[in-house]
Amino acid sequence: MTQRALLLVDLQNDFCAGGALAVADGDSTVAVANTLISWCKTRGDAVLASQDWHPPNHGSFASQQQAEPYTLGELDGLPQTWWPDHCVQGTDGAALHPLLTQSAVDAVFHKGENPDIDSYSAFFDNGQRQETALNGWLQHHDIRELIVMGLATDYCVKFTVLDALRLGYAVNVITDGCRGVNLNADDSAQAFMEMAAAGATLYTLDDWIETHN
Ligand code: VGL
Ligand code: ZN
Repeated sequence: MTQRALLLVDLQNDFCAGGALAVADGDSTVAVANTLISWCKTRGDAVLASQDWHPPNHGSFASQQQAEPYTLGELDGLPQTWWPDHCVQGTDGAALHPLLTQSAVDAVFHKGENPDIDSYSAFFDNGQRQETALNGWLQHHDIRELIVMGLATDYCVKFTVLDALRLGYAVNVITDGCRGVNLNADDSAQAFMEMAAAGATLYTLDDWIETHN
């Protein structure tokens, strides 16, 4: 059996109800996460979490660019959506959701700390210039298979999954554990199709549990 890890992407207050960049129904992913955490713990699978972790002057913030939130621009040569200020390091908005079983999380990986570039993937920044400690941690623990879910489907989940596939991991995405920003109505549906086309296997939570005893 290859070693496996559950990767919980950005289950943070700012992406949930009342948060700065709230994703519709984002909170409902926490119950899915907690079920998967118990399932993984029973089997000895690792439980990991990523956290969007921006300095207050992050360049992706519309407030830093005299731009309207959710419009498009360019940051350090890369296309960039301007976001409301969100997930500022050390704030309540950046904290993991209070109902998440955080005591079960074996390691947390921060991203988005460099103010000059955004970082949707939990592995690399958007220019693939720098990497987080996630790939090294997985290699160190001989983990080659991931179960991925979280927020937001069309940004951080998508780019995390695509990077994981490029790095050679087997990737399972739990679709009902994900919710999207959906600047366009079908962005999340498109994102799931891109992930599947790149080699990810999509499951609902029930399908995953039924097919993995
Ligand atoms: C995210 C937009 C900006 C995400 C993070 O976690 O999907 N989206 N920063
Ligand atoms: Zn962000």
